[in-house]
Amino acid sequence: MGLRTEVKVSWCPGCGNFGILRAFEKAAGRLVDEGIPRGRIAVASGIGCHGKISDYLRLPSFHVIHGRVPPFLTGLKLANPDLIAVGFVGDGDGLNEGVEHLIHAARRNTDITIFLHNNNVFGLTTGQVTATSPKGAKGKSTPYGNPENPLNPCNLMLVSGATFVARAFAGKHSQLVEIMYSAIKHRGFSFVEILQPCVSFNDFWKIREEIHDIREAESVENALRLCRDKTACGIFYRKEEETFEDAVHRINK
Ligand SMILES: Cc1ncc(C[n+]2csc(CCOP(=O)(O)OP(=O)(O)O)c2C)c(N)n1
Ligand code: SF4
Ligand SMILES: [Mg+2]
Repeated sequence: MGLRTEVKVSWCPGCGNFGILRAFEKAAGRLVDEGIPRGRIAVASGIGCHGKISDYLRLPSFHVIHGRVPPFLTGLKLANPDLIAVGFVGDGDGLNEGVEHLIHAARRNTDITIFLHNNNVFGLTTGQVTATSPKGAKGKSTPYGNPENPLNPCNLMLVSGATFVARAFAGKHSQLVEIMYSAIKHRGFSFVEILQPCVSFNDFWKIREEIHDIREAESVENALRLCRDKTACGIFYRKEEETFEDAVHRINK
């Protein structure tokens, strides 16, 4: 049986979310082929167009309140350490409504994986700027241009202590599958920023030509330098460290 439910996909034709769904099906399918029961792969998604992904996956899935995917998965993982906990968050969901939760999950090294669908826009609410929208961007909430500076999600996660940080492009299928698979396999907090064009409110498919690969850095300092280039894709940094769940169970033994 495939990993898709019968629920009709309601994203706009051409949306970058299709590439993310397809790549995740492949990455998770690989885990199932390795003998991991699909009941052990739990997914949660936030509020926004990206959030619909949990309706499309035949896995234990949860559609949680805005910005709360990281604490939800933290609880799930603490209660049942055998689960593989995967979260899908939006740039608005993860970096506006829920930015504090993402930072705390990263600094704790909670053993969860977060995929950030970064379309630089609040898509579901039809095109307002988010914390990743470029300065000057015009949208529903900023008809004269965005006065704010954007966050760099990979930079934020690296300085917060994430032990796996990567960036990928929704239209570069094989690399996205490999990065998703590696992120899920990593023990500790994994974060992948996925550049995801929104054809209706922020169509940036043309950056495909500028996307280029980087080599993994050996220090956070070098990874920070690499991720400053917003079209650089690949795994910036990874490191094995004690996870939050292991520390909690060790201390409370
Ligand atoms: C607490 C709260 N604030 C605001 C909203 C309205 N809201 C629903 S979806 C959404 C946009 C989500 O944007 P993003 O996370 O970037 O997801 P996308 O739709 O782009 O995938 C907003 C602001 C809400 N539902 N709850
Ligand atoms: S509004 Fe944008 S993000 Fe939402 S489904 Fe349509 S193209 Fe995708
Ligand atoms: Mg968005």
